[in-house]
Amino acid sequence: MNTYKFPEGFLWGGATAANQIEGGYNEGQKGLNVADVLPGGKARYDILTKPGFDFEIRPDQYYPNHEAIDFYHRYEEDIALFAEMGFKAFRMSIAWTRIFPNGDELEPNEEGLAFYDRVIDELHKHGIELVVTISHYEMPLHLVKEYGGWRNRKVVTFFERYASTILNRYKDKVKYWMTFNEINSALVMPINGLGFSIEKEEDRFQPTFQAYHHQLVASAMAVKACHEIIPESQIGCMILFAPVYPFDSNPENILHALKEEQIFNYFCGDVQVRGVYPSFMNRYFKEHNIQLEIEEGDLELLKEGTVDYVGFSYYMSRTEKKEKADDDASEGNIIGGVRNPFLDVSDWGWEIDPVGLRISLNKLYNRYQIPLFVVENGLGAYDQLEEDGSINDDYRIDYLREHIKAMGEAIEDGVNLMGYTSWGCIDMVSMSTGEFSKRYGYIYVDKHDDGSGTLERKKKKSFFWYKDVIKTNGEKL
Ligand code: BGP
Repeated sequence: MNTYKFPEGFLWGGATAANQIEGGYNEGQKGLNVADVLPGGKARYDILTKPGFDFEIRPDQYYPNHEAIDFYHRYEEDIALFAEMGFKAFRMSIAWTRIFPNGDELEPNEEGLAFYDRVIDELHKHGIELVVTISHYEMPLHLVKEYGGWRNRKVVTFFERYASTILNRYKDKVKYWMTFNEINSALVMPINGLGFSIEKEEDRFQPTFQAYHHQLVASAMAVKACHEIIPESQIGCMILFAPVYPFDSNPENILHALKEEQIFNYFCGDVQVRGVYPSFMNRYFKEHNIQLEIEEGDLELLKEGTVDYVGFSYYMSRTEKKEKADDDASEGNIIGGVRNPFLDVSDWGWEIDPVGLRISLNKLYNRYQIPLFVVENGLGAYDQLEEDGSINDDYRIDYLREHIKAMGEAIEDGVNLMGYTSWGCIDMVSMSTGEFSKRYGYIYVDKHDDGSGTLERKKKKSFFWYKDVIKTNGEKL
């Protein structure tokens, strides 16, 4: 028995994203979004990390998000399984293009709104709270192609209309919200978060930070609307957080790690929690020749639209040094860094570092002093379906146990932690590689990288383990 005490009412559960589970990509009047034009496999990883993507669908490519795991038609079955595990909370995004198919319409799509009414009612039937991600890498393709994504100030207005529409529609049903999934990831992956592809590396900075300004203003608008429409709600930001370790005690490497941590881990969170651009950005803007166009009232909006909690994803830590050789690189992970000799890695080369989660929780709480919420954490792994139909994912149980222990230690350290929705509570499409074989779930889905499979769901060993964790509020690990 461990010694940690998780708070009463701790939000144990699981996390997903509409584009990675729903499928029904063109059903119910839904419009195409960015995920719908990302092929699976290595092609996707290259698209997300290299310049020059044209957002076109190619007949010879396979698009895994089109059917995903068909949650769109199977949500009752899946929600019953989440309830069997005892979920208190279920994190899911609302697909922007189910509500506004092109993104720039004046009126919403009632079929899309009605779908999410059914999903939320099903969750409530089982006593599960929904934690809504308003935008999870699902930008309307029309806004990308016709307006240039978040580089265009008009998208702020379209987003505000979308956010206000769903806040009003679900104001009596949803009290936990967050604005943009991993808002800081666009620093390395602008396609997902900002809806444009970089043409030439040297042109990255000006468009990225002007787009960020628009998105941060939009986030503040959504926070203000949420507080006005649903006074008792809690709305958070959502950061991809990987603590940056200096490779050694060389002060140059420590300074390099500090600078990387500031821009990647803290820039977006500082604006959304404190309501102002942090002063370290003044030097960053100067050094990267960035001149922001800030409209009248924007800075006041940022100040008024600060969040109630900090949601974040944690998968790994990152190790940095100033002078890197190519073969130093930590492979498999989009945020970069060098291999850490003290850490094992997953099947996809992601460092496994539960202590890093405790470090992250302490860093974030010390910086912001508002409640934290771990809204993504999990192990993507190859799972083996045994002859008898069982899936003995002890490696996933070990990974999750150690990370839950780290959260318990952080609470003991004085961190105010409100919940844990582990990532990929059911197998789904991997965001960075478009693979089904990169499995995260407590529930196995019979779907494979070539699109084959029956979509049958099966409970893994971790399903029963996590059920006990929730039942004992983290006592039984
Ligand atoms: C985060 C995303 C999730 C999820 C997770 C795992 O970036 O917020 O959508 O996909 O990463 O990454 P992957 O699916 O690439 O293994």
